[in-house]
Amino acid sequence: MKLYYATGTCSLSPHIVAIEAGIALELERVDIRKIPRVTETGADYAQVNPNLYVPALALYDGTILLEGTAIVQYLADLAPDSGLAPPPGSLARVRLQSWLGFIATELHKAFSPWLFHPEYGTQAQDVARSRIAARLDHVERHLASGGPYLLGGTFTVADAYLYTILSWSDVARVDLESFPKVRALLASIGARPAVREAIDREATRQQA
Ligand SMILES: N[C@@H](CCC(=O)N[C@@H](CS)C(=O)NCC(=O)O)C(=O)O
Repeated sequence: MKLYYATGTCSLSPHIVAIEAGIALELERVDIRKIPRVTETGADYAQVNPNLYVPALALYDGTILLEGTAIVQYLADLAPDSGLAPPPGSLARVRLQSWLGFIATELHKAFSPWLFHPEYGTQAQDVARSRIAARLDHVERHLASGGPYLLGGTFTVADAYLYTILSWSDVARVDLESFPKVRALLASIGARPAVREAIDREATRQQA
């Protein structure tokens, strides 16, 4: 399987999940700063994802899977004993999907593109930061009542996604000071060997 990724982006989430699940991934970097969008092997990324964004996962038979929230569940289901996702059809799985949807729509898409493009202006950025703060307050209260992970006692793909998005907080100037449970969760996820491995691997490939 091949993951199309860009360093420092949301594609870190499926990368972490694959390592946690013990799934060997081939990596292909996409330069998301340029149009036309080409990959490190010179391939036209529009042929992989017409929407041009990462991540995309190419299966061995050539099937392409799009959307990070679907990709992480696909990877987790390949390793059901990993605990990365509760069984399909269970209520716990719906709770996981609820968190994935929340992270994608309420956090990920509030950070990006708004906080990475100064040209959108301070008003748009202030709105985005205040929405993120309100959503993090929800996460903080949830963790206080049933953490340490989003689904309770077990690390899941939702935690990998949350970590990935909130790792942008410094550069996006999102203040996490008021959210100690969130910060503790990020610190514990950041110390996981799979997370270190994914980040190091992307950094090493970036320099190569
Ligand atoms: N809905 C997509 C969004 C992915 C996304 O926003 N990817 C960003 C990086 S975090 C990207 O590739 N941006 C470049 C672009 O949109 O052209 C998903 O969740 O997989």
